[in-house]
Amino acid sequence: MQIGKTLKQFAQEEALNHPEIPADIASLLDDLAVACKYIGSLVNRAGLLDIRGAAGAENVQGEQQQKLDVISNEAILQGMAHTGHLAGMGSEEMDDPCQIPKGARRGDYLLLFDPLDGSSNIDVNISVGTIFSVLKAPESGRDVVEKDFQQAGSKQVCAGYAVYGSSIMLVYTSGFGVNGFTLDPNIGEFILTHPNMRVPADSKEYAINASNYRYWEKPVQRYIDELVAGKTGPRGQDFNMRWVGSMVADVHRIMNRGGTFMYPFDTKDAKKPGKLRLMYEANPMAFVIEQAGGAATDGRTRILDIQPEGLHQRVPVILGSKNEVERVTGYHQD
Ligand code: AHM
Ligand code: MG
Repeated sequence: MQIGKTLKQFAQEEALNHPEIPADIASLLDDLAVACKYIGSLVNRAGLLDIRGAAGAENVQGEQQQKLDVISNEAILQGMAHTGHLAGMGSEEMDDPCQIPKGARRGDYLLLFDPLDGSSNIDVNISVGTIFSVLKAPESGRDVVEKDFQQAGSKQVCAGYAVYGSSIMLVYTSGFGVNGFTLDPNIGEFILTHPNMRVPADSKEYAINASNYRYWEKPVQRYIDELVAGKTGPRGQDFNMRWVGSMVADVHRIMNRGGTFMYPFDTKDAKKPGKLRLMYEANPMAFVIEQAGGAATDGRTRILDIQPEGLHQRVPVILGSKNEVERVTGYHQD
């Protein structure tokens, strides 16, 4: 028996092999991994610790915050504030960017995160996760402002997610492929278990909340109609559907066996062009998926090319197996 390669060892080696990756990203990831281990341990014992249920407040998006949303947010803020890597942080659970506390060393990076994605699944013991995105701070040595974070996804230095499922995994990219690590609870380390993850270009599986059908645009209705028609339709083959309702879990499945994940444009709420947020959901997942050979668009534009206009901006999301994503995107152009 041999001990596997730890996340930190792998990330350090990756930076040596690819000088474009800043050397301090390995240490940043290692610090973030500690916060994810902590969140994972709480998710795992949530039923025992009285930390399920609503926290009694709403976040900036007008959504009910769960107790674990708030605790997970705090865990990342506290865990990352004193690492010396960050100039500021932004989160789904905070209206405004968070400053690095006075007295703590400021670093060169901005961290954006969804501390606990899939909140509606917390109380029912279904996989949830953390999504993160790392950007370079435009200037160091001063307080951050929202504009600093408004960089296109193509500028991400590193991004990934932790999935709190039957095992805890951390998956990330620094722009040179995607690698997955499984937490070995016996030694408390993330160990490389899924090297060089690739999303197959074709797939027969898709993920969408089909109850929104009547709110979608015609191209998405057409695509789904064709998948549902299966063998008897223009695609000439059957497709299978899966919807966990936690983006992290749905994307993780696609990272392992391909598929198309969609939260497309809908007319359900005139103020929202989609449900998912660009900066800490769509961008990091698009970076991971593209680095694994997949594609990610909002139906019309590559997600990573969208110029952000706000920290909590929402976008339609279509990502996963390249040929399928290109097909749906093509339908939008017809
Ligand atoms: P959250 O960040 O508040 O948990 O919301 C995002 C989640 C995604 O994880 C998931 O894909 C989607 O919302 C599920 O939406 P729905 O409840 O419409 O199925
Ligand atoms: Mg989320």
